[in-house]
Amino acid sequence: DPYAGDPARHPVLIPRTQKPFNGETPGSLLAASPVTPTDVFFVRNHLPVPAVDTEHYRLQVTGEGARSLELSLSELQSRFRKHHVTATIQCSGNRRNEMSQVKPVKGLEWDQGAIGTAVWGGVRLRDVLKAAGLSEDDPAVRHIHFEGLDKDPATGDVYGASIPLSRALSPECDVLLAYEMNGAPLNVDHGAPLRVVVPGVTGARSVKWLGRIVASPSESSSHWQQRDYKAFCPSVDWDSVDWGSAPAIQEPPVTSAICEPAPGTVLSAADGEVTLRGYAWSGGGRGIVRVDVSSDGGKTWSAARLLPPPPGAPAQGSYTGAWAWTLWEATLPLPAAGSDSSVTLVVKAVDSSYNNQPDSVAGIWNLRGVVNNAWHRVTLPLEQ
Ligand code: MTE
Ligand code: MO
Repeated sequence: DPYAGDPARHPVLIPRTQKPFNGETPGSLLAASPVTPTDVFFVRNHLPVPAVDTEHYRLQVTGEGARSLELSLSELQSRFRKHHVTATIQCSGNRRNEMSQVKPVKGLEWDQGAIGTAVWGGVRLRDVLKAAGLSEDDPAVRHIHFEGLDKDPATGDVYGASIPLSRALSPECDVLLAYEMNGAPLNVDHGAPLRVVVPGVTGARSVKWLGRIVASPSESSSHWQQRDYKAFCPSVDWDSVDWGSAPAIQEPPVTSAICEPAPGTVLSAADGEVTLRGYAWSGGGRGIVRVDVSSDGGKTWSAARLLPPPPGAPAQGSYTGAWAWTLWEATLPLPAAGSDSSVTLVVKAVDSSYNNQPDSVAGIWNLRGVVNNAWHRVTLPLEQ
């Protein structure tokens, strides 16, 4: 069993698959703290967790225009300055279960919990690339590839992804080679001893168990860069899909979700009101300027109260560098007693580019069920 060496997981994670392990964080725990505790942070693994011995671990840096480097973890830590970045990581498939209600999709049936925020500690990718002699003005280098140490037991392929060189070298983009998560060494499921954290970019590019960095004129040829994590027109199906026709997802669109009350909660008309809690987040470092909530299915709206940003994150609504989510809360009226038997709560957020979320899932449905950022609705029974 190639999964026999996988670590134990916190029982509160909601498993979507066991081999490979994929588990999401319950909504109540997402809404409970601006920084998600490490042991309940969602896990998204495509392959068996690799056995990596930190003592003998070496990061390789190579490729076009690079002087090849081989760095142990302690060399990385002593040769480069340590940085901290507070960043949210979200899987492109977050909230996929709403897409499959429209029409079946292929993928894990994530609810809204394939997202989390952590304080990542490590060295800047930029500093390591500079040490390998890479520069912005080498026309032969356009992309930086990341290769994981996790292998497909059937094909031997490793997990891989890439980001554009401009992002990799930008001091503003804060791309990190992280060896710490929330002040402790990375744990096994989150990529020990070293992972990439690409703030403001979809989770798939934040490669865990990082083995090799390769500078290249082209994007990674990995399955996950080329034939997954792309979205198409709702009419495109598995027979007609042309993977080459769409770019790989990098910066995701603005999104938000209601974490509380949880699905299944029975509301009581006698309470007269309901308190909602949740998150909002956008890609590319665009902050959240507003979160709108409704307790009548979206007929009328109120602005939610935005909670203070997590430690290390810029003020709400920042135009750049807002890598972390915004938690919010709101108390809304319930319909007058005797009128309705259910209530539909809705949230939608606005980011600092004034991007809004689409109101329905159907218009953004895609065969792989990615980047669902439609208004998030939770319909709950109302007891009279
Ligand atoms: N890196 C490796 N080596 N293998 C993987 O399967 N999954 C990616 C990314 N990095 C993956 C990986 C995906 S799709 C996501 S969403 C994030 O890791 C999830 O990070 P987490 O498991 O720390 O939450
Ligand atoms: Mo993902």
